[in-house]
Amino acid sequence: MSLMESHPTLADAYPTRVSTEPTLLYRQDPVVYGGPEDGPIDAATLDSFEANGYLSVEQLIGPEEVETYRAELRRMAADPAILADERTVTERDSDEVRSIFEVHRISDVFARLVRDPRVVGRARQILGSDVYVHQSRVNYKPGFTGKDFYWHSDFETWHAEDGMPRMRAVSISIALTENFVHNGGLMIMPGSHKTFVACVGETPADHYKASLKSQEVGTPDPGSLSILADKHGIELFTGPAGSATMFDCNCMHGSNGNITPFPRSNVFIVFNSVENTCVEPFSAPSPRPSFIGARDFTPITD
Ligand code: 6CS
Ligand code: FE
Repeated sequence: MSLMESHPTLADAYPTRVSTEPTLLYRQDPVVYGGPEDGPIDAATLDSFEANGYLSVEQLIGPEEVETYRAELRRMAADPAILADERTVTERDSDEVRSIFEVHRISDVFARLVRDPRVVGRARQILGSDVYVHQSRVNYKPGFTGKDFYWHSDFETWHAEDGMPRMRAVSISIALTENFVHNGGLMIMPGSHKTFVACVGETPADHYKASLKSQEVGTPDPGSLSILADKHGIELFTGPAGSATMFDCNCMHGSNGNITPFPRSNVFIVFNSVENTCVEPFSAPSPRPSFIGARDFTPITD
């Protein structure tokens, strides 16, 4: 089926996984849609987010809240029903829990977090509209065996496989354990969000079953990564439990494995603008399950 047949009204602004050669395209969308008067982020920080594609909050949630979320991590990872659920993804070479998806629906604790004004207020401000949760997950990255997340742009996957039309989504990563320089913290190339790396390789059916363990299709080639790294450098995000990083959907990012005894457990929430709701995938045989790419676009209300 041609692209126009599957999207009679929507042209594909970011064609990816359709060519045998990687391509670097200019971003065609704004980065920041709201202003300093629209939420808790001040003007200087918004300007920095526009330029770099991310912002950090030293202490988004307090130590006692962190303990509540840590207890929830332990409870979920010990719940046989959750461990047996397809929302739970184990590491590629062990039964260690790598991620649990859609935590905002299976956990009352995380359901409250997505509607916390400190979280959703920042997302609405950056996206300049009402928002809904496109995806949520906890990444456990356990000590000794936690594996890496190779370089990628989230938007490239959400566009190709979830049908997200434009770059108007933002992730927030909240540290639930200390993120050190050595235990596999998030790395972002500052400014890379303004370049779309069109990847090669066709999306296989049910790609998510492999990609959530170790993504290959939809990851940039070494040449493109070298161009971006030479141009932008690489920022590593460290911080105490309770600290947070918000980053644009198209930042080039990844994280190393964790061979230290210290887990690097974070909760990730992805907010999409209600003006950017997902349609049919732009480059995949069928949409991913709703626990990975939401199909309920109900905006979060206070
Ligand atoms: O495929 C996805 O949607 C997920 N994979 C990664 C590595 N980051 C974004 C998202 O959690
Ligand atoms: Fe990612």
